[in-house]
Amino acid sequence: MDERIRNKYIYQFDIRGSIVSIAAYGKGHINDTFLVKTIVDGCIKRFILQKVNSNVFKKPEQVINNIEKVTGYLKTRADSERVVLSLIPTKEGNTYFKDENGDVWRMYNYIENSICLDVVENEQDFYECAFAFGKFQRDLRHFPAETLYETIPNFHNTPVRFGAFLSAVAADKCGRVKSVEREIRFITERQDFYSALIDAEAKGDLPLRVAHNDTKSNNVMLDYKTRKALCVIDLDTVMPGYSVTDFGDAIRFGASTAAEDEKDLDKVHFSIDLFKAYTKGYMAGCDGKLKDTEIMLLPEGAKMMTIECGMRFLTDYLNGDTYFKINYPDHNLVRARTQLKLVSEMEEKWEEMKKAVKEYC
Ligand code: ADP
Ligand code: GN1
Ligand code: MG
Repeated sequence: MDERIRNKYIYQFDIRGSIVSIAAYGKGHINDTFLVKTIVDGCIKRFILQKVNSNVFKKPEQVINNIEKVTGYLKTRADSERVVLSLIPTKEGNTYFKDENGDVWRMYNYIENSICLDVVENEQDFYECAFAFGKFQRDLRHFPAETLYETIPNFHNTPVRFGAFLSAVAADKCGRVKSVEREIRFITERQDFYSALIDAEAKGDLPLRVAHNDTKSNNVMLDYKTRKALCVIDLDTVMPGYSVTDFGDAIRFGASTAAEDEKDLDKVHFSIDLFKAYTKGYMAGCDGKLKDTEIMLLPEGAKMMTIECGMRFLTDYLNGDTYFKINYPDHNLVRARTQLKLVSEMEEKWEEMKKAVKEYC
């Protein structure tokens, strides 16, 4: 595989020097990521090569087009090349390369001397992630969101996700429904909640903005020495959306005391302290640019993204694991269970969450 990647894909891109190594990289559930090292004039240079998942992104050219627009815009506000992703052009001057199977490959500059966190280790690091996503929101606030393609229609439309979940339950393709009745009940009992954000948008309380839509802590690169936020990465799902779902997705992933796929649910807790740290960082990054009605909906965003992700994992489990990459047969079920556990703890701490965001209005 390495040989094939080397000859067929890497050399399509306009990079100098010779290739030292290529290795699978990162822990994403969707794309295939490779770290490419080259040597130029005695110096090692690194790049990130990725194959866009064409099962998930049906129009990968539109994904790249959104990324070009957003990174181009952010660059006009950036003071260093470590703070914005740059697409490396192909030798033909394109921003991606399409292989013989129709798969789209692209290459990014590597953000040097950086780390990202699969599990948040402390409040300060989480504050930094929040600041980065808040700043991303602030920097893009005048960008015309409607000019971006909706690359995955209804991506965070929870009622639509719930409909897909109910269809998976009804079809029971793999005969797994019987073993997850408790989880199904948990999700169906909360169905009145699922239109809360869409209703708020209709009322004018929630503006449509440029949303990142995948605000996991491992999508922010921090400087490895200072641990200050450098750069928001993983821009595939940048689309028109809500600030509160970006906030919420970060909380569901990062304000947990355990990994998204922790099997021992006794280790999985929603941390109100991490929630508060993220709120503070997000508000500082947004720098007063959110509406009060939006701020008041941040807890709804957190609960919505957590239950939505839980139902997405469970839907995929019921459908036979065709969407998210899995490492073992029950992986999606394990992931779904952590999300539902977090939702129930958010419900217990609901008033505290509401109180924590109120001070920013
Ligand atoms: P996925 O959609 O599969 O999550 P990402 O774009 O987030 O893919 O990349 C996977 C991982 O690769 C990231 O979590 C990060 O560790 C690393 N990575 C991606 N882009 C860069 C970059 N430009 N510089 C440094 N590391 C990167
Ligand atoms: C996927 O690619 P990755 O791992 O950053 C998914 C997100 C989910 C996340 C759950 C395009 O993100 O929506 O929240 O897994 N991305 C897509 O970990 O579906
Ligand atoms: Mg990622």
